[in-house]
Order: sequence, then C-alpha cells, then structure tokens
Amino acid sequence: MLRREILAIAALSFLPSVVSAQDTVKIGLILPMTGQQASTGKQIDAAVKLYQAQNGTTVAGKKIEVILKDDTSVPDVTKRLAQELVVNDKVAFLAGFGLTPSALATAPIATQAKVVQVVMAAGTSSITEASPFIVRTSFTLAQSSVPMAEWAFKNGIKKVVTLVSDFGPGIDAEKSFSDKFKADGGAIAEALRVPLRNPDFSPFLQKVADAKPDALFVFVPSGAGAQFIKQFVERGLDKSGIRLIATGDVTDDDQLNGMGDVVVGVINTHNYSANHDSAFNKIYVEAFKKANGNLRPNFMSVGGYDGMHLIYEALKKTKGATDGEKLIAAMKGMAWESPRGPISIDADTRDIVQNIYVRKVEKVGGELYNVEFATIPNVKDPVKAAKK
Ligand code: VNL
Repeated sequence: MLRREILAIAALSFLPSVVSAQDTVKIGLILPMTGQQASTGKQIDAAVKLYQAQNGTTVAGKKIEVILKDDTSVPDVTKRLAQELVVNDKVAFLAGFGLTPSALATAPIATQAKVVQVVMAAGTSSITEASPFIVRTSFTLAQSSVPMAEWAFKNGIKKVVTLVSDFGPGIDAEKSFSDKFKADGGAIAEALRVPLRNPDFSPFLQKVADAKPDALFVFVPSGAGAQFIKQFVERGLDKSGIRLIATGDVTDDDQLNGMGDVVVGVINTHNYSANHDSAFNKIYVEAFKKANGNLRPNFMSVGGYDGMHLIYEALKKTKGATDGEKLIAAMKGMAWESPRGPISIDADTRDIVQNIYVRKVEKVGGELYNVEFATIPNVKDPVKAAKK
C-alpha cells in the first residue's frame, strides 16, 4: 500500500469516533461508593440513574454519558479522579462530592479547566467560593441550623449543648446555630466536636449528661445518625429529660426507620423529607423505591436528582454547547420544582435557595418519617447573606 493510502484509511477509521465524541457530553460523577459515606454515593447514583430513566439520555441533540467513579471519600483520590476525567475523558461536568474535603480538593481543577463542578452533597458554606465554576444543588448547614436555633428558643429551650462532627459542615452548624441562639437570648453550655472518622460518641455524651442542658443540638453527616442514636440510648440520654434537636442529617431518611421509637418526637430542620407532601414528591419516592429494591430516597438523592436537572436544562439553554462559562451563566438564576419543593440557583453566589422545613419524627403507616409542620420559604445560605 502507498503511504498516501495508509494515511487515508487511517483518517477514515479515525472519523467515526471523532464525530461521536463531539455528539457526546460526558459527566464525571465522583461519589463515595464504598467506605463510611457509601450510603451517600448509593443514594445519589440511584437518583442520577432515575433522572436519566425518566428524562432520557439525549439533550439538545447530544448523548449524555455519566462516568461513575468511587473516591471512597478520600480527597486526594477525588482530586486524582477529577484530573483524569478532565484530561482523559474530556468531561464537560464534574459532579457528586459526598464530603466537603472532596469538593474543595476538586475546586482548583474546575477553575483551571473551566469545567462546571456540580456539588450534589457537600454542605460547607464556603465551597461555592472555592471556584467560579462551582454550583451547588445540595444545601448548606447554616440553612437548617439557623431555623433550628430560632425554633428552640421560641419553644422554651434556654440552655443548649452543641455536638457536631469535627469538619467543615459541623463547624458551620455549630457556629450558625449558636450565633442565632445566643442572639435570641439563649445560652450555649458547651460546644463539643467529635471526630468524623469512626466516631465514638460515648465520652461526649457523658459530658452532655453532666452539663444538664435543656436540649442537645446535633449535626452528624448522612450515614452516621443511627450510630449516634444507638449510643445516645446506651448512655441513657433518652431518659435524662434532655431534649434532642438536630439538623435533618441526623434523622436521615436513609436510616430513620431503623432507629426505633426512641426518635419519635425529635424536632429537626432540613430541606427534604421523603414524607414531603407534593404530587411530584409522591411520584419521585415511588419511582425511586421501585427502581432500588424499596430503598427510601433521602436528601442526598434529591441533591443528585436536581443536579442532573440543572445540567440538562443548562445544556438546553446553550443548545448543547459545553463551554464552562456559558454553562455556568445558563445555570445562574435557574428555578424549578424539586421533590423537596421549589428551588433555585442564586445568580450571585451559585448556591441553592430552598425551603427549610421544621419537622417532627412521627410514625406514619407503621414507618418513621420526618413530618413537616412549618416552612421557612426560599432560604439563602445565611453565612453568605451575612457577608453582604
Ligand atoms: C456533608 C454535609 C456531608 C452534610 C454529609 O453527609 C452531610 C459535607 C455525608 O459537607 O461533607 O449530611
């Protein structure tokens, strides 16, 4: 064969893959599928799959391909995976991020590559400030902690001990709760921080018992609530007269039903309950359970589901263009109905604006649910709002 012919054949055989690469938009979905935060990965992966099953895999003439990677919630691994997804797979989106350190480790890559980073789980306020290409569909801890403080003081609680996991979102929960509670006239007897990895709550719960507050305010991340409740009961705190109040991360739908009747009556604040009373949520819960062996969707799942919606709608607006700046511009100010209620993306901060619900754990049809009884509408992240 002549050299000319060889080159021609080589060029031809190269052609189809080039065309299909241009017609495909890739999403690099990085989640903790194993390890301590595996339930978060499982919930978000299931929600992403459900979204695609309901809405198809073609948007603005492009095929949407999700590439799932397990970072085991180790930030160095998250960063390496993000780099590989950008350089080798040429993803147009990085998405997922079960823990704050993983989201923060990825931020410089999003900035450098001008690739949109959709944070579907992590909740530390400052994450959205780490890159102009970050947008969040989950929540911030201050969003739920401030309304919890407000409810507590209004309902006769005067002295509180706070107990949080010792990392970004825990510090945000502690500070935003106690700032609001003290401003209203309450007192914080003690602020306890428990290690994130393999936590043993017992020694901390002993301090709570000794301090005898009216209430204990708790944040632990999704997946750790059941262990906390178990030790709360083992230490006899459920019979101490000290009320338990929390962010909804503790009374997580993923684990709530297994916590037992001891959590009945616990007041907590959050953005999503599987029991949320809307037609859209009923469809969501039913479809999610059907596709996942009756697993109940939790707040992490809706962060993933809504993140996919944001990606799909942004691509429709850019007519399939994957330029990071255009996509971020398309996402700013976008508003839609989520299974959790109405939500939007703040055009200034790229953070989520959503209702926060005050809920009480109750038995409904023989199962434990967070039953919403009050709504604080359209809550922006209070930490960023206070900086303005
Ligand atoms: C974070 C915040 C993670 C709240 C959580 O569960 C959570 C985080 C894994 O920012 O890392 O419930």
